[in-house]
Amino acid sequence: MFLSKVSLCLTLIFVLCSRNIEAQFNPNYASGRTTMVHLFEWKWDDIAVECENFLGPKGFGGVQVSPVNENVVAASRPWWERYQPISYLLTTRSGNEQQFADMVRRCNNVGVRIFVDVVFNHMTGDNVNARGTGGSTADPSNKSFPAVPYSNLDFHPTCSINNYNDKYEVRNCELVGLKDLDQSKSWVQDRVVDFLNHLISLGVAGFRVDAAKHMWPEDLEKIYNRVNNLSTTHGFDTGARPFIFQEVIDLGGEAVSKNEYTNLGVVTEFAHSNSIGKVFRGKDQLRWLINWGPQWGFLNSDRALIFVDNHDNQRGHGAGGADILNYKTSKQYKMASAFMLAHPFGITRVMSSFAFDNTDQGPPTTDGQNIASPIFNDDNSCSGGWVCEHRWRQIYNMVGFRNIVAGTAIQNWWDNGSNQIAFCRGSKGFVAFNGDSYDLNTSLQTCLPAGTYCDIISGVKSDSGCTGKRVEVGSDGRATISITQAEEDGTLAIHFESKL
Ligand code: QV4
Ligand code: CA
Repeated sequence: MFLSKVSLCLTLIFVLCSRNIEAQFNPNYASGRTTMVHLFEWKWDDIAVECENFLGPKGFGGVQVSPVNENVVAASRPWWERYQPISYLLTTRSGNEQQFADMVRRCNNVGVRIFVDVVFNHMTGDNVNARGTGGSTADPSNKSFPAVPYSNLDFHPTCSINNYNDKYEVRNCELVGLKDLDQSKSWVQDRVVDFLNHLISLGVAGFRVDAAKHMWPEDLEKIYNRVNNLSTTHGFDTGARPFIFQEVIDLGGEAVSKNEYTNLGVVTEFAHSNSIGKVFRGKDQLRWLINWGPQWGFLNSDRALIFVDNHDNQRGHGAGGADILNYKTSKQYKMASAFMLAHPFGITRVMSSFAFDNTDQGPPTTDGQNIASPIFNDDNSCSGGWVCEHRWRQIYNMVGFRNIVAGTAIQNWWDNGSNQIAFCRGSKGFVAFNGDSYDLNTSLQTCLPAGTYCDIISGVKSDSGCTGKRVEVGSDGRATISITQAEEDGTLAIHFESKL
């Protein structure tokens, strides 16, 4: 009797705990949505409008926003000043707390979730007379941040990270001189939990945890477990947990492994970014993509946050180097993005950049200080210094493709023995790629019902038909698929909703 009560209790505790933890892997997307976009350095007011006018209608599931808390104002306003916190006040160049709250509410209303990039491994580096974007001051060289407040008691002793084979150094020393918080201290945990709970009360759906590699998993676990459930007043289900994706760059050969974090949340899979770059740059054949996923050394699908590039590696920060694709190599970039979005592996994130010529350059401004809004062209694309990859037809149409084929498996894989490949997603969609330096023109199984389909890469289905290539699928499901070398794009994609 006594024993069974004990075991019932233990079972209950186990069920409650594991449910708690399990849920941190769920992005909490509105139904039918599968992909987030990183609107790097966008202003909150602009994101609110973008959710309503574009992201909601086009089927995006969420937005990763740049850090929301007050950061140091650095000379010439580089983008990276936002990774040097001064306080947890919600005032940055993207807007203030009221604008942030308004954005979250408006995006949620159209089914688009907000994920915040949270920076709590560290505060700023040394800055004389440090002043923040919310007007707070700090004395970083004495580790004094009165607007939190943090004092030198809250930080690890100063030492620099040089040896990535020493996990103590990686986690207890300073990343590029940034004052390193000690997350084992209850005062620090309390401040971080208050900050995260404040964001949850405003309706966010989860967090990108910056520099998670530089924090101890056991400290992160304590912090995550104390964070509130998502807000039911903002429409989340009772008991829903924040989605947590942790920035751990693990390309092998270091002391800290991505596997130390997968029981706490999802992890950014930088190996995916590296490998997809290599393949579409022609350093590896497309036919090898047949076993894309954990066999390439990636995390399991439900633990891997994947992307072609991120805000660091697109400009040579972080890791990855020359193989990473970005908007500047647009044909390969669009092919890699289409492959990522067509393939069932992973939790997908699309990058949306501002144009840059040097790696420190900040976002477009009106006056060197205030961030400028993007300008939208008739073909959906952006100007005014903004690249808006998420508004490229070849990318947003593949976000739609991923939603439409969700839940189906790859079948009828075909390749030509080198860089031409094609596959079906169940009987809902078909995609083909030509990475060879000669034309693709052959009959392939599309797995779709007979009819005429509009290729969503070269055009869109419109009232008058199709603005791009048409594909005639016969009663046997086969169609002649053609992607010539001269074409702007090396991908062709059709799905059951692109039937004319
Ligand atoms: C300079 C020297 C240092 C010196 C220091 C002393 O380079 O050697 O110790 O001064 O004062 C900026 C400057 C950098 C400067 C530093 C401190 O670029 O030169 O150090 O400020 O003043 C971003 C940028 C960094 C930037 C940082 C803070 O990428 O260049 O540093 O913001 O403003 C590893 C990590 C991974 C990290 C990645 C970049 O494992 O976690 O490096 N990625 C995340 C973010 C990234 C951000 C940080 C972490 C830090 O994605 O954007 O770094 O929050 O792989
Ligand atoms: Ca640390």
